Amino acid sequence: MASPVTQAPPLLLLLLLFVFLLTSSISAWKKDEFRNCNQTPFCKRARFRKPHSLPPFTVSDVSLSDGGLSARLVSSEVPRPLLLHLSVYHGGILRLKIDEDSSTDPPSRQRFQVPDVLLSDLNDRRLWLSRLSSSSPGFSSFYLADGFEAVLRHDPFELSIRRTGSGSDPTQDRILSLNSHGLFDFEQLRSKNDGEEWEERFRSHTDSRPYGPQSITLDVSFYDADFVYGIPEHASTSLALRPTRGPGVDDSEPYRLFNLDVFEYIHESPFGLYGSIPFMISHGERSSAGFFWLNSAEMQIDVLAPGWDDPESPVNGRIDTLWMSEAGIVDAFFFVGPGPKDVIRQYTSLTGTPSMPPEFAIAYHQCRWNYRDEEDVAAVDAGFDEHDIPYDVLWLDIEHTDGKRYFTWDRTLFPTPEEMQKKLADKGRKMVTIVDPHIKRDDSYFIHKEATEKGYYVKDASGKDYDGWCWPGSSSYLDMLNPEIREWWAEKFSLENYKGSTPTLYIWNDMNEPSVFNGPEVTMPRDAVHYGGVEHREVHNANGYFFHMATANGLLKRGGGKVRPFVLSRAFFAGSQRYGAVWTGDNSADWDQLRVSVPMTVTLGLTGIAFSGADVGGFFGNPETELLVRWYQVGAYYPFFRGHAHHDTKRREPWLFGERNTALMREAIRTRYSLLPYYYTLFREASVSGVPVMRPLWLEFPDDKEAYNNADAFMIGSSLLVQGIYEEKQKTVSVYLPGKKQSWYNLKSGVAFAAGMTHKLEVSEDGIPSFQRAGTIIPRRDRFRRSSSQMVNDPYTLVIALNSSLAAEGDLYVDDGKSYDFEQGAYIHRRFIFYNGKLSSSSIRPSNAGEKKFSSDCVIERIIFLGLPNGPKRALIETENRETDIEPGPLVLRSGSSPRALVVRKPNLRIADDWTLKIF
Ligand code: NBV
Repeated sequence: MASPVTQAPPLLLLLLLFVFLLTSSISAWKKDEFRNCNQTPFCKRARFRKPHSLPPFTVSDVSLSDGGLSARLVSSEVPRPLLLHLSVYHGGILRLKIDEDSSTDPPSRQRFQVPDVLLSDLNDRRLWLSRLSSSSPGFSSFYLADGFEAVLRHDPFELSIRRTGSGSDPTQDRILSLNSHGLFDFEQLRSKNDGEEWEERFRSHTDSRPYGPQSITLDVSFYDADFVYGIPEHASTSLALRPTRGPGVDDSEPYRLFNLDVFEYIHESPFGLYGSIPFMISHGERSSAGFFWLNSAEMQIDVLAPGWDDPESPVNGRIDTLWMSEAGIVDAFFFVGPGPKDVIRQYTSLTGTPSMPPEFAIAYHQCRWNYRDEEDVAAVDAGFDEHDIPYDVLWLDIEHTDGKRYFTWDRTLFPTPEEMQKKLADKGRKMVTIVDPHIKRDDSYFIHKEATEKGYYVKDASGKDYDGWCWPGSSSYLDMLNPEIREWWAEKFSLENYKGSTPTLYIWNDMNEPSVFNGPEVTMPRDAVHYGGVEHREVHNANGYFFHMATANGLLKRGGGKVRPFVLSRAFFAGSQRYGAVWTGDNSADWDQLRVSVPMTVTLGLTGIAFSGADVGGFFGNPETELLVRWYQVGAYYPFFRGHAHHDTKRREPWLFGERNTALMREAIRTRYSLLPYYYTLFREASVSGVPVMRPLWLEFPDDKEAYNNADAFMIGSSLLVQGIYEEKQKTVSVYLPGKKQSWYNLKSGVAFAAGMTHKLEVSEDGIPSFQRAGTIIPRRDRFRRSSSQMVNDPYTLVIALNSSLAAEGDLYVDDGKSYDFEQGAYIHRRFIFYNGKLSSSSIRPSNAGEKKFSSDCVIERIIFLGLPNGPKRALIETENRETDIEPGPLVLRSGSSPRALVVRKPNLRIADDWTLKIF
């Protein structure tokens, strides 16, 4: 029988809802539409359980099997023993799996394990466990990585990681532990007891819960930790995760991980937004560590304040956390660090590093819901040229389609889409169109027709194609958990299948949480059924991930596997970094939302998603001009930089606010374009190591406590520090410059500021404070073109910021910006080192880089020295025995800039060559 949730709602009601959604543009967050912990039975059951109040689990039958440690977990609470398996991966990673024993009689249903998130070569990176170390009785311990061992206590069950060589007490010198508070609980699948009610109701919705309670709870403790970070996506102006329970915390919710379409979210809330990554990093002066639970069901996570378990004796330096998930299994990973970048490297060695984006995608994007028609597109495009503002991509939202049937065009408004794209492409520009996951249930729509025939839709609890309400009206949802359906979907992006598309068209996936207007909490019912009988509740948080994956593969296929795709997704999960960029959804045009965009984007970077940003200007509402300008100034540094607005807002292309403001926004966008070589080099670094482009200060200054919870400033790479301005008419700003004994150079003025202190600076309208760290070299391109692709042959500028030893170094990475030839070695990667009055350029290329070469005739046209004492007047290019002048010069190649630095003019050194230049 169909559950009430899946029955078609009365048409009138749906129409009303639809009209309401269309018109309620400026609607505040509707708290009541979403469940809190108390309304979520598994959360309520687990959250207030007292430590050690459950019958304890004990470990038995320990053996070495399958290269790891296997054992049984027994408790008087659970009917059958659970299976536990521990394994170790290269680089300091411990994996813990706990599942039911499905070989029992009768076999229990297989609980869901999230497929296709962990890298496929992971197994090759296992360290084969061949012996347990001799340890205290009742404990099994084994080598994990140099300096670290894993310790399994048998009775009661507890797992910990500790530093080795710290004495015989196995509880000494720990960095991480699980179940130290005895809160581990595993609701096993079972038959319904007489009279027991498994259904759950929320508002008008009923979840049939055919398999009953199946939640899992566990406590994880981080030692030597001052703060914990991560577990996006939440809006919080604090970068560190604030405690959600314990002394000093009033009535608060746990952090919720449940992908939802939240209209106009508020800027301070533990409530779950569009994406979920169950990965947390701890950091303290001594070390960093990490914990990742691969599970895509709803999760709720408490960060417990010291003294939560015993107010009389709060423990400082240890942070306890409680993780509660509605379903799935325990598939948990512990990362030993010890540095914060090590933790990120360990995490991305499992879930993948961010893919290398095509170069245009890291430039500026112009979006609006909606650019009306081809004329509008042409006018906006021309506006950028008229006002000398570079941009790379013009976006089309849902209104470009024929009745929200994706892959189609409203041919009245967009009669010649190929030509339109070609006109943009002639200037090196691209277009992005939106492709949402809800498929209009219209028999004449080819996608719907085929999907229905092939049985490709997610089913409702009664086994029929699930029918929900979204932009097109009655809609169904493709089951992207099924690899066959993902393949089929990918084909839809071929130039042949997607009529009106051209090779310069890229894709935007919105609403993929999935958003269902008439579903519980605006999403799909948890008892809907996916491929293999998997319940939606089990896979919910990875729904958008699979959709993003299928779309990115579509673009990859379209280009014959040779062209890098670009796909922006709103929903995300662990591993989404492999498929493209994400943005922070429907924010609003207010100052607090500008502020919160920074910790949100930084947090995404910490959890693998290096390519992200917020809607510049704020999606809902009309920003005052000052806010819009400030947003461009901050947004120019987001890894993903896009202006976007709701259709009810006033037009806000950057030239609509008077000449002065146009100039300010132009300047912000140009700053980004000039830094593109630096950004691209950082994206390369991210794609190799996982270390994000936009970083919290503590990632670069892990010993500097002042930096640990600074959410207002951020680093771009290791060389640039940016301080946002988040208040109207702000006159001064306090900027903390981290580090010791070094200085920072203001990017505009070249003036040096001391590190390790807070500076109170005057705020001007023409930019936000940004600084280059002493000892670094930043590559730039200072000539402005219409788009990034028109800059490919342009010369470079090197900005050398000297440290107290008059030395500096930096990198430049260059490739063709679009293909995968770099994987066969077709790239240039240079290391510039300035030391002892000599600047050298040498190649950094591992021996296994590949045979292909990338050639470039680009040269360095200026070298700017910051912090160089007046004296050197000449530069000798030793490798060519050629001299050139050094003169005081401006920091930027723009009129009106005052000479503040020493500049080597026209050294014309090729970026592809090795050379040395000596100043004297
Ligand atoms: O497709 C319309 C919008 C889009 O502009 C926005 O960026 C998404 O986050 N979309 C949400 C659906 C409607 C939101 C009110």
